[in-house]
Order: sequence, then C-alpha cells, then structure tokens
Amino acid sequence: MLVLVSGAMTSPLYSLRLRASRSGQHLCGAERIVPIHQLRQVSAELLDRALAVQPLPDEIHSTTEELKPQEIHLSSLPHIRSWQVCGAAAGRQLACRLLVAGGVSQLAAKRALSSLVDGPAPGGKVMRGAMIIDAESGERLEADWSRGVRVSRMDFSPACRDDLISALADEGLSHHRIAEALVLAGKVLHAPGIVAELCWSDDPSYLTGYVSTPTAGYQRISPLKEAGDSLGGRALFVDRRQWSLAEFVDFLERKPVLFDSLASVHPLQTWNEPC
Ligand code: PML
Repeated sequence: MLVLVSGAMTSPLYSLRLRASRSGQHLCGAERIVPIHQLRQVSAELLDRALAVQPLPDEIHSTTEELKPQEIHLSSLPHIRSWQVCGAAAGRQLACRLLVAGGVSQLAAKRALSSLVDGPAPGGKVMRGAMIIDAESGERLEADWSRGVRVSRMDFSPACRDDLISALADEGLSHHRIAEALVLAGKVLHAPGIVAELCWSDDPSYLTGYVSTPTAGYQRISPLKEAGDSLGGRALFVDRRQWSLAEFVDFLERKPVLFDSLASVHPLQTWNEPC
C-alpha cells in the first residue's frame, strides 16, 4: 500500500540522479532520494561510481531536484525469496511458471522471455529502460523500443536501507545489485495496472534475475542466464483494462516512492525440476 508522506517531514528531500555514457552508449546510472544535508556526500558517491566503470565515460549527467513532500509516497518492500535452479533453461522455466501463477498468460511470458534472450532493442541490443508488455496478448506497448520506460525516483529511508542490508547479510546476500533491483521492483509493483515484472541483468557475470508480482513479492532465480551473455533487461506486464499508458509511465518515471519498512527475507530454496 502507498501512503503519502505527512506534512511533518522536517528536512526537504531531493531526488539525485546520475547517468554516464561514452559515445552515446549508456554505461551506468544510479539515483537516490536524500535530505539536503546528505546531497554533497551522496553526489560524490554516485560520481565515484560513474568514474569506476570501464571504459571511462565521456559524458556524465547529474540532476538534483527538490521533491514536494505532499507528492512522496511511503511503502514497504515486497517479500524476498531466492530460488536455486540447475541451469539457465530451468531458471527460465521457473520464471515462466511464476509469471503464469501471477496472472500473465503463457503466451505473454514466453514472448517476453524470448525478447530478453534475443535482445529487446532493435538490432538485438539491450534497451535503456524496460519493455511494457500486455499480460494477456504479449504485445509490446512501449512507444520507443530502444528507450522503453525508465523507472525513477525511488529509494529506501536510511533505517530501511540498514535493516535490508542486515537482513540480506543474514541470508548470505551482499551484492549491491540486490538492493538496487529490489527498490526498483518495489516501485514497479505499485504502478497502476501492473501484473508482474521479469528481469535479468545485462552484466555478463551476473546471472541472477527475478520475477516479481504484487501477491508473491520479489522472487530471485539463479541462474536465469548463461555466464558471458551480455543481454538482459526488464519486462513489465500490464493489464490494459485498468489503466492508461500515460498514467502508468508517469507513475514509474515521475512519482517519488520511499520505502520505509522491510518485509520478510526467506532462506534460499532449491527448485528440483529436472533440467
Ligand atoms: C538480485 O540478485 O536480486 C538482482 C537481480 C537483477 C539484477 C538486475 C540488474 O542489476 O540489472
């Protein structure tokens, strides 16, 4: 459930977003929502991250924007489960089952999986944002198949971030990608008309992906792709009867959401279907 921040919030909050690229190719992006007294330190942390990528960026764009307190929504994070499977094919089979259990048609799930496997942008490339997919027909709905929808303006409250890091560490999970993917998936689950999300990274060495749905939460699956594969991305499945595309995109790109409490983090489970 989303709750609006009360007027009692003491310090103004800012959305801080940074994107780095080289020769027009996106290299890295990061963002936070922070009070004014943390702006300098967090800007420096994001800049350090952009300067640590290879090749070095030739353009770095940073945006800092005050958020109106009455527009910030508070919410709690989804439940987190982790599944170990015997290989990428089994991972994709499990992803398909979880999507169907969440209300996506088999046709739409399979179409989305194929698009992510083949590269969802024109020319078999990676997109800058996410695909939007009709959960029934599997039709792609985003206006621009290279850009897609860019989910933005979400973060944890400081206490929630600390609680999450410690709860993940208790389950042996420490990679920074988990918290970053979780906060994004958490926001997606509140979008009007959302049915499910499917994601895996385009980092050739990061093989875990996830399926998330409003009822089952964030379900990590490892592996969802083969080592060395540099394709990946996100598919957002929607029920078109409940929303307008403009509302859906506006919520994901512009409405600030701050996660202030944690749900459960379950121990690793093994999925035993034969490969
Ligand atoms: C996780 O391990 O829970 C994160 C999976 C998705 C990572 C997506 C990305 O970093 O691009």
